[in-house]
Amino acid sequence: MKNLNRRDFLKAAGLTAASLAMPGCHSDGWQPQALLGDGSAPNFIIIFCDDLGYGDLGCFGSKLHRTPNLDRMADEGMKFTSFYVTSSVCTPSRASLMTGCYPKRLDMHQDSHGKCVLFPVDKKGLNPNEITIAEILKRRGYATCCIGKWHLGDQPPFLPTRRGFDYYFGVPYSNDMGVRKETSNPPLPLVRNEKVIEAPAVQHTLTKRYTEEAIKFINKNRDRPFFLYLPHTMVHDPLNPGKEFRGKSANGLYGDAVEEIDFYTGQILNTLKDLDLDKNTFVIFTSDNGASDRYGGSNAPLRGHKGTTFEGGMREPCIMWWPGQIPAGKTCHQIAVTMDLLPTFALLAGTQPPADRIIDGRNIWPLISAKPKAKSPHRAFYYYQIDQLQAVRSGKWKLHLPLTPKKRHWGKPIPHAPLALYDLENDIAEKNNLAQHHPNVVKHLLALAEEARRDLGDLDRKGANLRQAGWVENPKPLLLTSK
Ligand SMILES: [Ca+2]
Repeated sequence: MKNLNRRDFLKAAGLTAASLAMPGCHSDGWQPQALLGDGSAPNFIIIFCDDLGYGDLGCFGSKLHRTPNLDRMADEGMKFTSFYVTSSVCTPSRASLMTGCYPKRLDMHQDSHGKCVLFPVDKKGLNPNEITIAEILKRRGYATCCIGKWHLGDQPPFLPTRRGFDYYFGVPYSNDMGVRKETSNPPLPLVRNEKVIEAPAVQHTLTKRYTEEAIKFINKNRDRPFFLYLPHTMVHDPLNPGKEFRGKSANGLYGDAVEEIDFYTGQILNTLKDLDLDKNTFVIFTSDNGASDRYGGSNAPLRGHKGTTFEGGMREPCIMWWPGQIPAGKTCHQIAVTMDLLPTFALLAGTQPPADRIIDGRNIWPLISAKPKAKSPHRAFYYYQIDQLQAVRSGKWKLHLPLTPKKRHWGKPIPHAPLALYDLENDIAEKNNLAQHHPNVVKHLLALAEEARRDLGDLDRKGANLRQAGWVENPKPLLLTSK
């Protein structure tokens, strides 16, 4: 598929400036002009792992896992070493990816009971008034699909099919949220569009079936622009690698599952090459939060793990790949965040992010395209744990705020956590507290933290610019029915 045909497609679809005008988007004299300036409409693919750690891929230093496909993807594309998610657990992290906003802004930092993620049959979900990446691209003429774990609400108004995706196939929340003694959860559902087709989902076949669905979607839409969001169920516990991969790695079921994802990512990239779509497709591979400390994953050399605001919880392995557009074999150390994908995709697709609300993400195409001297657009990055601001990063400096107590996602709070300043450029493992040596840096970061408190809030303090999550009164379980 060549650019010319894609331009023709957009023209044929009648996607002029007037027809693209959407509520909430810039309209003051703006004309749709793709960021690349050639009128092309690139495809977008986000491969989003669940709980994969910073040190779990060969190209990010793993000596345990064999990831030749992802290593090649990094050789042909760009690695990001300071790529962040906005939470160290699933739901809030995903809310940010889809909307370009901090989860606290969207009221997606906790469930209806104050727990850190949504559980089955919750009343809460991503507000239908929020604008997702998929909605922005769909209005631009893209075919859109979500394959895998959603986790932004399991009630009908919150499902991917209502949030800009033409098609959905997957398990709508975590794979450990099926039937359990202490809960009334329904059997883990596998859903096609809005219908449960299998329960409990046969988990060891999921990575393979997700990939088959993804490749089918790519083939079907090879002649028009598409957006594929592929949030894998693996490598979240319970680990369920496919039979062909079980027992093959040097790191138990966890390593097997990582190597399986590597293999199937290779299949997707090969499909793009075979269809001559590689030069037209922007692929991102990353994870929704750091590895847990319990199942064999590694965040090395970072400190901390899933569920913490140390780097190991919120800094992810990230590879961006787009032959011909993203320079091969480069590494970017600037701060970039999943929230940046929405505005960046919007601009690449010739449109704009919503203008009637605060969007925290920024265009990072200058970083991705390795523009000389390009700097992170983020003056500050904020680390929230549920509703508590715990740390702030600006440039190379990260300040952990003094907290009494320091909240945890699960387990008892830590009674007291002291103020600590780390130089992440020279101390990536957050070991040497330099607060006493750099009082002015501490002062600057404390002022940035105060900006976040005013804007987004902190515990009982209400932020000035918050929006509401979606809500349904009578939530029902997703069940397999006989029809
Ligand atoms: Ca996760």
